Amino acid sequence: MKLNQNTIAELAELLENAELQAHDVVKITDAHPEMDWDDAYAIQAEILRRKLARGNKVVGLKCGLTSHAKMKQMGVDTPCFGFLVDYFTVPDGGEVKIKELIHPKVEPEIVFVLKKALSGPGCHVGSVLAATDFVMAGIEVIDSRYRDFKFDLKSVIADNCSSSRYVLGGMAVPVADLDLRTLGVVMEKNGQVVSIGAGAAVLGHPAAAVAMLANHLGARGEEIPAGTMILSGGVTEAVSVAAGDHVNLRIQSLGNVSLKFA
Ligand code: 0L1
Ligand code: MG
Repeated sequence: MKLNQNTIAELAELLENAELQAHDVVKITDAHPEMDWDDAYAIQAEILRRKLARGNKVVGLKCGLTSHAKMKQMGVDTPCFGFLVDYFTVPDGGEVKIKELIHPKVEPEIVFVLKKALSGPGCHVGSVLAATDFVMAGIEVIDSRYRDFKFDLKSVIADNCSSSRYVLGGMAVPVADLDLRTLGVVMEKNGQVVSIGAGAAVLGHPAAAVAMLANHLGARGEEIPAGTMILSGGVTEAVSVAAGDHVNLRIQSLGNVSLKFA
């Protein structure tokens, strides 16, 4: 690691305040070009520590930047991993207040819920499918704290991979009955189709993103506990939203999920 504990704590406070107060900041690698991957995840972990100390609860994990469309959109070449806490949760059909966010975007997600713990190294698509209880449709609302949504991978990891809000909906379907690679995904904004895709856009198979998360945690001596909910990553590019927008996602065999912005 290149940053000391004080700097990590300061950067975590800067980024968490930006999230909680809905204002942007310049990307942190501008002032700290020396920071490494462990520093980036240490800042994210410090943000989580601050939230837990305030009484928030972890409700899930996320994989980000797992499709080539998203990597290309954001100019990066590797996935990232983050956490979801209780107040990020929006009920199906519920409302997100735009003034609580900076410049939100939405993206369609195939969501896993595990029945068994997963640990790496060596976790693969087969291990993930064997450990999955069911999958669901989800919309993730991402909201980078960085000005103009511009960042590099270390900055975005520190910023908890732009995590902000999410909604789950549709049906909980066992994976044995599905080919997750060929599931069709259609996202509409205000009744117009804004993105279409299929599950294979996520690393060839959405379960590969979950395996990558298990291997990432395994390298840190951690595992994904049984019961964990995991967003496997945006199937398509993210789409900007504004007050008054209504977003509906349909995933083949999984059903519909929606939310609105006020
Ligand atoms: O969930 C995601 O794929 C977002 C990861 C962070 C990058 C971004 O803000 O687009
Ligand atoms: Mg996402």
